[in-house]
Amino acid sequence: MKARPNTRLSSQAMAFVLAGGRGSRLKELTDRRAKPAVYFGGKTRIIDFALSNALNSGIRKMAIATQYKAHSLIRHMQRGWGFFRAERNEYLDILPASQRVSEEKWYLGTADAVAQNIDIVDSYGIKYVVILAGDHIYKMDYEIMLQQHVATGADVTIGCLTVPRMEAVAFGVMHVDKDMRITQFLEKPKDPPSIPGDPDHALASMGIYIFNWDLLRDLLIKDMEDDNSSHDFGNDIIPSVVKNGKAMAHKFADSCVTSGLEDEPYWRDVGTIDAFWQANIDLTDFTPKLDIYDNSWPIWTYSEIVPPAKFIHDEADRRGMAVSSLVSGDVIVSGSEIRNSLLFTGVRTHSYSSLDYVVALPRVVVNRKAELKNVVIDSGVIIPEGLVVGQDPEEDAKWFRRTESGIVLITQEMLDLRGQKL
Ligand code: ADQ
Ligand code: ADP
Repeated sequence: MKARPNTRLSSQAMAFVLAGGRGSRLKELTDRRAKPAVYFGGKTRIIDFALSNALNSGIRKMAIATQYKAHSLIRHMQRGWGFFRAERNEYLDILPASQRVSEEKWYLGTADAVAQNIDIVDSYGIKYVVILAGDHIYKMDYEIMLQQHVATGADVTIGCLTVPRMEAVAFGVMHVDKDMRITQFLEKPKDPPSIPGDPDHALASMGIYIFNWDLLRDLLIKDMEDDNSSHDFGNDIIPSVVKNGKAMAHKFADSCVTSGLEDEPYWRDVGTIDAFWQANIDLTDFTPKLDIYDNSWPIWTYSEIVPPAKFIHDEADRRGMAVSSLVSGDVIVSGSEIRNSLLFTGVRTHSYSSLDYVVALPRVVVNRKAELKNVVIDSGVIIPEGLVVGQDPEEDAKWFRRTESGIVLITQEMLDLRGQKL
């Protein structure tokens, strides 16, 4: 009998998701959880985007390396992503930095996070490894990138996008020839080189890498023995392949998934409070830049079984309403007005309160007469009666974290401290 041809490369690939970094620019939002576990978009967490991309691309073997404050991330994975079945040859492994190799070592860098789990990757019996970061918001079909990787015979294929040149200081920046072969790679250069003929832009690495596992395995073993290495993909592994092998760039625009609604490829590193607030609020736009309602590319997540959202006029007949907003389940909007905001699961707002451009994470309670504008509220926070935020910058900055552009982050700890001092 002839073997059934399988032209989908994703069935021979695994996704290795790096989810260990703190994401310190998100400040207090990542005090208790790693950046990939931060909520985004009304129901989901940031990591759901990379994992859903992998799942929707046909990848059924995934490993997630965690390190910093991984509890809520691991709990989320267990609750929401537990449907992989070994008997169908599907695997999802959570790999905490558990000192598997040496007693003293955490994951030293991103490459080390893979290197310390070589035996687990071996056990999957796959040919290609798709390395992903668990902290970006985008929709991408990795099968298309795998096809390019195999067609060009590359040692590594790196996902890339065009960014304003000065923003490229935070990225790996590359030069490519006319065939998209990478001729130079600089990790986070102070003065990023621009794209030839386009002085205002640079070609940036998305931190997405496809390797043949045999080759990456060899590179990682060599890298582990190198005392001068920082054991990082961007600093060590990628520059060395660019120098000694064939590194190809893959344009995000070629594999970005759109529903037809988005007018340009959408990718965000929601790594600062401003960027996090903006990307959430963007979802409330009349025509959003990212379509999360496209059921041909669903964003999978853990979804609690909860009652529907409810909007009620209070006893004095004040309207409970939300417009240009995203409202999740188990929300009760009672006698309050919500505009251009996201209310995550379990949020409660009470009479006379108003929310404008607010991102309220799960289980936030907004008590009576609170008026909030341009705010991110951490999960479980209880906003006291009459709190006004977004009108007096000095007062906001006194108690809460206020960014230069005027976005305010409120956590329970900040409110408790304010309560003690007032
Ligand atoms: P950065 O995002 O700055 O640059 P890094 O901090 O290494 O790189 O994080 C990459 C991913 O790995 C993140 O998802 C993070 O959570 C995770 N991570 C970090 N340290 C880890 C560890 N010790 N164990 C497990 N996971 C860890 C990288 C590349 C750049 C590229 C940008 C794109 O180095 O070249 O341009 O990503 O965002
Ligand atoms: P998430 O909002 O991401 O689901 P939780 O806030 O429920 O996460 O909890 C994340 C982690 O922080 C858990 O380990 C939890 O026990 C812990 N935790 C929750 N609230 C606090 C707090 N106020 N101070 C310190 N740790 C907390």
